[in-house]
Amino acid sequence: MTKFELPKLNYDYGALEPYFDAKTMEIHHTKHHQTYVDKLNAAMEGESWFEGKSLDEIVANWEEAPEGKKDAVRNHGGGHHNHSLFWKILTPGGNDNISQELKSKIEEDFGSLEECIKAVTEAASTHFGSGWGWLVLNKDSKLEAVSTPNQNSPLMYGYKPLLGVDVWEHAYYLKYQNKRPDYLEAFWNVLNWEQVSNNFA
Ligand code: MN3
Repeated sequence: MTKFELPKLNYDYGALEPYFDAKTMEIHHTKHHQTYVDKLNAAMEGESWFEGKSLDEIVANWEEAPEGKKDAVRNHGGGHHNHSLFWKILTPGGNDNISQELKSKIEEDFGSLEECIKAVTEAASTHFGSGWGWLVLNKDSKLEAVSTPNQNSPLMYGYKPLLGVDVWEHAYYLKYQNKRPDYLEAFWNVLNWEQVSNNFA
């Protein structure tokens, strides 16, 4: 069976400084994300249910996974999917290359880009405990700012994730300690709006 692999980053661990520090990025990628990949692969071992399924399909349909494997699929499949998206929407220095389509949609559903950023920040900052803040497209094709607990993926709720911000302490504790709002403020400085636009398209 095909095994999942840790994706390579398009930038060095130190490239997101001073917003995200090199040490956090390295541990986050090579330890935390690698562990999700390894544990997902271990859960798939010898299980035909996983044959021929993409990561998206596995994550979205986690409740149909074999008994005894569901928790592993939700936690580690979700973890692999969430982090793979997260690395891609980050870029050194950030970029504002938002597509006209996404910009118009944000203005339609939030009023302005500023309001959208506020709503995602709010969802992420008020989420209690470990989890993620998201900008998603819901089943009615409307944009929403939501949060998910633990490593639950928006795909598990029928949402299409466009942008996600990891609010597990492992994502920010070394540099920001308990100051999640400061980390969230930094996040917008390394956001790749071009990739978010690609996720929307
Ligand atoms: Mn993480």
